[in-house]
Amino acid sequence: MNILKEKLRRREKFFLGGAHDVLSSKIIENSGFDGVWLSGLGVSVTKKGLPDASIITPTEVGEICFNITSSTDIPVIIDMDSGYGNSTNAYYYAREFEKCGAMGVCVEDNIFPKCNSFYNAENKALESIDSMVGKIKAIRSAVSEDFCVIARCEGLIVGLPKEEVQKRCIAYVNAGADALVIHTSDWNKLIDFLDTWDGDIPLVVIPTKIPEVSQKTLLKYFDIIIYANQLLRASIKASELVMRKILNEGLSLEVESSISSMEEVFVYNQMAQLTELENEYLK
Ligand code: SPV
Ligand code: MG
Repeated sequence: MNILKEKLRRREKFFLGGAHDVLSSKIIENSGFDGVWLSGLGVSVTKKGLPDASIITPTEVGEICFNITSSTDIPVIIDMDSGYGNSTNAYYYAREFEKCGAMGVCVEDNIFPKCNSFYNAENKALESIDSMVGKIKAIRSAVSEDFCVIARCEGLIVGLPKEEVQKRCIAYVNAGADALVIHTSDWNKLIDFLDTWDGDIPLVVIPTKIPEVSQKTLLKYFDIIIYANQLLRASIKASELVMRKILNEGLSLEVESSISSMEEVFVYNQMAQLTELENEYLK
């Protein structure tokens, strides 16, 4: 059973945390999140150190998803960018992602190759409505009924009028999306859009650029909140501080209390299980 789809059906609120590998997914799981957002940005920067611009391949993403779903119990939604091509590409990759254990995908109306929403976003052209509708329908037909298909509209980000954004969102819902992300970097624009939105579909928010809006407020309007890159950004900042301090201090004692112990690392890679297996089978 797909527990995220069940939550969507019951209109239960839930939280996804952005991850890019098994370790970050386990941290998301241990922190109490309902699921993992396998972030395109996160995978791009951690695996390649390259732009979030359709440079990572779906094969890499699928492999990471397989590793996460093999070592955690937490459901994974894959950020499949703009579908890695046209609607037939999206069809094949969504099918592959389901086989890798994902419980859903999110597809956005950026043109392939996409670029991260928060980089030179103004006046960027989007996929035509027909073309995005084709992608959603293709994905829907490629996966089981239980699989979550989330459509993401970038209209507010690129500065489209709200009537145009509304038209797009209605078309995406009619094409079979289970939930809708209306991505934004501006809370006022989002509220203005929501004032005239009367669709009956779970709404998703990715509050990367609106950290000032509380969860309590977000939950009045949205069913799902995705904290897509806070873990990534925390890791960058904390790692930079620690590694610089080690060189500056001339020893690592100073940082010991602010980093995980080796025992904590051994929990994350299940060393105890190895000992159990050795005791049982290594004769
Ligand atoms: C990602 O995590 O890749 C996202 C979310 O798409 S954001 O970068 O905040 O747009
Ligand atoms: Mg992304």
